[in-house]
Amino acid sequence: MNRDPMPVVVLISGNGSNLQALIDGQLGGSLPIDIRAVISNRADAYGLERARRAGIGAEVLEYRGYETREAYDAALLARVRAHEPGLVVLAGFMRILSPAFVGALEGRLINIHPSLLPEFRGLHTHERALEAGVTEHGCSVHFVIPELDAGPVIVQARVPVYPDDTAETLAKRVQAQEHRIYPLAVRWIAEGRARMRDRELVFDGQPRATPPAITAEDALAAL
Ligand code: NHR
Ligand code: GAR
Repeated sequence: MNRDPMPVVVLISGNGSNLQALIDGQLGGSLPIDIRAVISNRADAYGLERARRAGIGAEVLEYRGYETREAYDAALLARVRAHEPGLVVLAGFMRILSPAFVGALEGRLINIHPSLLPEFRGLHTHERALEAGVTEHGCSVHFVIPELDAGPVIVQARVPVYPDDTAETLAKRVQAQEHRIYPLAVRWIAEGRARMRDRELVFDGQPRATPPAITAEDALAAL
């Protein structure tokens, strides 16, 4: 079935390597999406440069000047909505979003988190995984709900943790997997295969318990 590409807005704070994976998928024809805009809360985010290079509108909305988180989020929501996205993608976006923002976009808002959720919600996940001595770590794409990093997982990828790993070596291994599973999850949503209902994942019409959700290995095998 041929559909129009799904309009997408990507929110970033930094490097934008996950944004790049989505841009590459769009330009390469493997992702039926139209990235309408990239919005950063930081003016120095390198991802803005990646957007401009791809001919995508790059916008900055800094927190400075806003009195409250709610006021900032209302302005951010207005900016996002102006592009009429079918999907809003958090790609290394480093601000917690208020319930009003999440509620307005629930079911159309996803995030990639650098851990095997529900383990290691929040920040500094690689350091915490090393401190905990886990032998496996990874990343998760999930629908965003108001509770932080608690929404239904769509897909995860696992990586081994080696005894001599540092947070940097581990982050690099995890990020290589992020760049595989984020485009995959976005594609499933754009194709109508994955969606959220009653805060649970529905995949190909079937409710799926999460986790373990779908591993990247299963997903890639099914392509
Ligand atoms: N918002 C909601 N409501 N729910 C989620 O699941 C969200 C979210 C906003 C961002 C991404 C996230 C992650 O993948 C994300 C998920 C920032 C923080 C944080 O503590 C935590 C998790 C995530 C992003 N931010 C600090 C804050 O006060 C600022 C930290 C900084 O600027 O360096 O917003 O882990
Ligand atoms: C990614 O590893 C992502 O999982 C993580 O930040 C990195 C952003 O990289 N996200 C969080 O930690 C959210 N709290 P990128 O800007 O190169 O895509």
